[in-house]
Amino acid sequence: MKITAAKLIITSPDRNFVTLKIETDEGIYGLGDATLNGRELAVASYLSEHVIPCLIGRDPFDIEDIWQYLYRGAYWRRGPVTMSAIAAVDVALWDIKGKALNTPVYNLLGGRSRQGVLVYTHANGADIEQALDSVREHMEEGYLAVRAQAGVPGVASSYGVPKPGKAYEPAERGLPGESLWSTERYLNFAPKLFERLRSELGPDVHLLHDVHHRLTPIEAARLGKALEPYHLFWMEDPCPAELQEGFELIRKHTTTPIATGEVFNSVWDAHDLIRNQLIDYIRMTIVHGGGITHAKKTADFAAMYHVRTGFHGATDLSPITMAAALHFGTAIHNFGIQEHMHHTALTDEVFPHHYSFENGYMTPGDAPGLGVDIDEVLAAKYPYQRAYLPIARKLDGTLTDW
Ligand code: GCO
Ligand code: MG
Repeated sequence: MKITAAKLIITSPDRNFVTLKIETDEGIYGLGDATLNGRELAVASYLSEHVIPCLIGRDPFDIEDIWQYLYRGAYWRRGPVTMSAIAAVDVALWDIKGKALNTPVYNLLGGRSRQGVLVYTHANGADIEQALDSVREHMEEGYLAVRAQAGVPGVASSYGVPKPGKAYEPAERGLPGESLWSTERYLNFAPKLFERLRSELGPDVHLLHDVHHRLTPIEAARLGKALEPYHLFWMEDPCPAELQEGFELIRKHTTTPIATGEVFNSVWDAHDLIRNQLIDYIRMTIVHGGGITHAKKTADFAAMYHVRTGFHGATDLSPITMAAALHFGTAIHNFGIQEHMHHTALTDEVFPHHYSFENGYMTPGDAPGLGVDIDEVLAAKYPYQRAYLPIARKLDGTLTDW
């Protein structure tokens, strides 16, 4: 089998997605997600200008060799743009292989390790009451795990709180929005949110929380300690992770489990965090972390240190990544949990898929390959519209981590 062509499908049904379609001389094609929220066209250009010409004529079954060719052959290694481009090719090749062998991708990764993939979804509210209602709503939908975020009193705009009546979507069309942040007010508030959630909802529902890189390690240690009575499933992205050893400060003070890595793009970003057991879940996902091939190597490395997967699964990762993550989560042993934010109905129409949700778990379906497609005619109706993630400033105007 030979790769005969590859193209990008850039579409914006409610939000921007970049999809790579690789075609072969046997009429089988594969799809890969290349979406990098706020920098989509950088990845599209990396693929169209520098990668696609090198793919033509190659055997799509040679997934490992093509991965190494694109990683080592680029000379300039790693980074979110490069690794998202490599991921798009890699996932499309796994899709082709599954279709050619007439088997779902999870069978190529070792087969089923579980009957269903535990997922968590997002609950949020402008205040504690609204957040509590939102968690209850998702529990009634059948979710066993819910991430809870709430507006921080006295802070105009907090992370994870949607506009009234809208689903939470961080990217905004036009230039980057500016939001405000107060660590002091947040640290005084967050424990109250979870005290209320636990007292109202009981001990069984898994509660998660995303700090979104906003604290220093010692501040995160304080938060982790304060949250211990409410036994969270995890405290996510407590602080920026360029300084991996900074997490030692958090680990010393609290048993609240830690998840990080949605902004990582290779195992090297998490190497010290994993081998020193400074985290409990690695969130680097397939679309930004070099694809299924690199995610598997990262998960296998993590398994040696009791670290499980908890992949990023926000709406800015396309249904192609959702499908790939569910195949991956079905097969690997050290699976932890999978994030699942519902895409819009229009997005689901552009990307018809076989994955499904039931009673807190998801399954990828048994279609050959990934079990996801793209309706190119419909996709063409929604042209790309530049959009950005917001930036954040402290109350005194200092630019801070969003
Ligand atoms: C999450 C993430 C998102 C990100 C978004 C960035 O945990 O789902 O933190 O909320 O902000 O995916 O593109
Ligand atoms: Mg997050």
